[in-house]
Parts: sequence; C-alpha cells; structure tokens
Amino acid sequence: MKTKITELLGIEYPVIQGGMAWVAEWHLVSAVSEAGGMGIIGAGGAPADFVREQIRKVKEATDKPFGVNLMLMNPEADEIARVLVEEGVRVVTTGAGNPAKYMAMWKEADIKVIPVVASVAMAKLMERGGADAVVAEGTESGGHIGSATTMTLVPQVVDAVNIPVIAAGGIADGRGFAAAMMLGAEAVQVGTRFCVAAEAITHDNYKEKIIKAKDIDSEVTGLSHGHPIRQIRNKMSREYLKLEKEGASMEQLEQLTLGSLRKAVVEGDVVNGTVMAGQIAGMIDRVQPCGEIIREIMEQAEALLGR
Ligand code: TUI
Repeated sequence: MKTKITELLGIEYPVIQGGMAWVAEWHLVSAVSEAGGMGIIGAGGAPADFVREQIRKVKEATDKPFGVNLMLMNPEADEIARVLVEEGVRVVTTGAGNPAKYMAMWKEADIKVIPVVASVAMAKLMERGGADAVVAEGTESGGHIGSATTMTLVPQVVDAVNIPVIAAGGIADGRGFAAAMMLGAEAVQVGTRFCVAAEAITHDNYKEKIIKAKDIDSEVTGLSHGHPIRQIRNKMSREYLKLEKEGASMEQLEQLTLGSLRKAVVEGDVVNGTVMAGQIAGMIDRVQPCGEIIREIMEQAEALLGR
C-alpha cells in the first residue's frame, strides 16, 4: 500500500512501530523494519552511549529503513540529539515535549523529523518548525499521554496541517488501520501489539499481563501533576493513585516510580513495576512474529478499504 508516508520513509507498509522505552531495542526494531514496516528505537531514559550502540546493532541486523524516538525528558536529550546526526540516522520521532531546539540541526543533516503530538496547537507549531510529518497520538495510547482521543484528534490535526499525519492510540488491527485512513491519516503507529511481538525482549510476565488484560483494565496515573501515564492496573498503579489522592508531593510520587518501567519490562515484576500499555491491550490475545502482525493488519485493512 502506497501512501505519502511509505514514500517519505521508503518503507513497504504504512505501519510504524512505537518507540517504546526499554521494549523497542534492536531486536524488535530490526524485525519490524525487515517485515516492511518502520522500526523505531525507543531511547526512553537511556544514556546516549546506549542509544548509539542500539543504532549500530540495528544497522548490522537490517539494511531496511529504521528510526529513533527521542524522549525529550531524557536528561541526556541534547547528547542523544547529536548522536542521531553522528550515526547517520535517517528518521527521528520525538515524544513528551517540544523538539524545536534540535530541528535546525536535524534538518541540516537531512533527517526526517516526525514529532509525536497530542494537540492541534503542537501539530501546527511542529509544521511551522519544519517537521516532515506528525504522529497524532490519542489518549488511548500507553505511557505518557495527552487528553484527546484518537477519533477526535486525528481528523482535527489532518485539517490543521499540510504535512502527512500518522495516527496512533488504540490501533492494533486492520479495522483500526482502516478507521485511521478514513480519518485522513497516511499511516498508523502501533505500540502495544508490538510490545508482545515474538522478537520483542519484553519479559514474558509483561507480555502475559497485556494478553490477559480486558478492555477496562487500563488506568491513568499522574493526572494531578500534569504527567499522565497510561498503564495496566496493578499494585503499583493502585498505590500511586492512593498516594496521589492523599495529596503526595511530586517528589514522593517520583520516588515510587523510579525505575519502575524497567522493573516490569526487564525484570518481569508486573506487581511492583509499571506496565505501560494502551487501552487496546484487551484485544491483544497472542504473541506473534512482527511479519505476521504486519501481514494480518494489512490484509484485514486492504479487504475493508477495498484496495
Ligand atoms: O512520549 C510518549 N509516550 C511515552 S514517553 C514514556 S517514557 C516515560 N517514562 C516515565 C515517565 C514519563 C515518561 C512513556 N511513554 N508519547 C508521545 C507523546 N508526546 N504523547 C504526548 C506527548 C506530548 C505531550 C506534550 C508531546 C508534546 C507535548 O508538548 C508539551 C510542551 O512541551 O509544550
């Protein structure tokens, strides 16, 4: 399927893998890219050296296009932004902030810049700043989220900008893909379904938590201090919400969640760790290789869209 995004990125299918912290390292990224989608390394809170190493490993594993997501709250964001140029990365997505200060450097290096946005205002700002496309991410997504739903955000962003829009949040199959196309998107970004991919190094306990999740097992913490995080309900989310209700300070809350995503993804502690996942987790019922995931999405979507 050809769209403005497959043309822009030189990929076969308009399916982008979300740049999930800890999860989206070279194994998953190279598998998605090899399968004809766009793998994205999730820099998350990792140090610059780690990101450099991941880029090199993906290049060893595949010749296909891939990208890197820079999480802008990363304390080494400035350094990582330079590493992306030094390592010749072709596509960068950004999250959890405004990448304006890196835009000139990246454009100079001919990098395709695709900020993830959660509002029309941010999408317009990014277009004016030279972004090549935007990911419009609805509140159905896992992790750090905005407040607008995918259904309402995507068409409003599509109307507001002239650059291509990639829809994200709650999309995991061909129906979601087709719906996104109807809203005017040129591609989709999929996170949660790739989090349970066979090639993803996500701990089996984490994958199982997603596979067992039902439609309403999702919870949002951190709303009170402006950093909402969507995750699957567990002991950690309950404790966090209780403390939040009691008016705990931001420092106290940060102390509770320090290293909690790693604890769940890497160590498999899905009781005391944070199990970030989107609301679509309830629909995800098995571990599959990336190639199979992409094929299923595209076959179902093409049948629905009559292409
Ligand atoms: O970035 C994400 N999702 C993430 S990042 C992440 S790592 C993390 N771990 C612990 C605590 C906090 C983060 C987990 N999930 N998605 C992209 C995204 N960006 N969603 C919403 C936004 C966003 C929000 C505000 C983008 C720009 C923005 O602008 C604010 C500003 O600076 O004006």
